[in-house]
Amino acid sequence: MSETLTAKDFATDQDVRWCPGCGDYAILKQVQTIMPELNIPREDIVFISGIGCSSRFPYYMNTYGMHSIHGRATSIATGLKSARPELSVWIVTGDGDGLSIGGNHLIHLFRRNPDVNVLLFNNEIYGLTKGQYSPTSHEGQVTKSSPMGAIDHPFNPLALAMGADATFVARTADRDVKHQREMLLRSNQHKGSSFLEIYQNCNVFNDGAFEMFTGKDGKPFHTLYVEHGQPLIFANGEKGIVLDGHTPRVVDLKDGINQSDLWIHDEHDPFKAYMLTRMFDDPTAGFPRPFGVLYSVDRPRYEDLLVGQIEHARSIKGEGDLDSLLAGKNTWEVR
Ligand SMILES: Cc1ncc(C[n+]2csc(CCOP(=O)(O)OP(=O)(O)O)c2C)c(N)n1
Ligand code: SF4
Repeated sequence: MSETLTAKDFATDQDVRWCPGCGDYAILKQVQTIMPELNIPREDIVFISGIGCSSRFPYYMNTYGMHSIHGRATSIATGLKSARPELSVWIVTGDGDGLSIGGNHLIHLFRRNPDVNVLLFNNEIYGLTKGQYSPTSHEGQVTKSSPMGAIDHPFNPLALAMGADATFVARTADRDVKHQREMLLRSNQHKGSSFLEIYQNCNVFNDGAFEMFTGKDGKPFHTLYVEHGQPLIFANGEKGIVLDGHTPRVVDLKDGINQSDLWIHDEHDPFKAYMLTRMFDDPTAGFPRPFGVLYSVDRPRYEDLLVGQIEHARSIKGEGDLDSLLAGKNTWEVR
């Protein structure tokens, strides 16, 4: 008989070492809450992280896990998924871990498309090393390592993922419990690499970075929830977005524009998804920032193609013989 699990069964006896008030707690809680709903035995679930505050995550999940090498969780997860395709593999990374040292590995994960779930905790700062600017810190951001303001142009993580041909691209926020839960479930359902950027407040080194999108005053005007088949509406239903040719424009719904004139979200359309990711660069330019599944499409999974090739080779050549392969004809002597 299979046991019925609850969120508590996914918690461990480890002391959680994040600062009081850190956004990581809210994410941990949601991940533990959705786990029983996946109906996957705990021994078939693996959380793999790199290095950073966010990367302490596997210690707190009562599943298999690995606190691995800085920026390399993606590579380790690809290897694991290739050897054990039946496992549910989750990658937890930060904006430093995933986009600085691990940036190269992340884009190659996306183009290969193994069936893993990437949760990128974006706090726009290096938390663990005490407040240096990261690849998502905004221009002019004053940090321990940019006392006169950062001069690096930041990555737009979702545009980067689209550029690397990711098959599932979504955004949510730590404080948005209901939405986060929904996005975690959607990430799990996706058959391929899912990329979920989670805005996470580092209340010690970058407090309030996402207040505009999560606080009650700014949220209605700066946050746009996209839903497949639904019009793009925000500002408590007062504003919407139309496509003027290829140019998005914010409109007032009072001005005789009705919902059928608005841009209808199609999460399978890569061109429109890319446009949505670009509603990012200047939050003061009047565009709200989109949250939800911006893009989702099917493409063959890396592990299926790999296993398919191995089976094909076996069907033609039979079981391999490693010794004879190593001692094969293609050897030479170095004099
Ligand atoms: C090879 C190597 N280089 C640098 C470091 C130092 N280091 C540890 S964590 C980190 C960045 C963490 O930032 P982020 O991924 O945003 O995670 P956060 O702590 O904010 O959750 C860095 C640079 C390291 N541990 N190993
Ligand atoms: S330094 Fe920031 S990200 Fe790290 S635990 Fe503390 S609040 Fe969280």
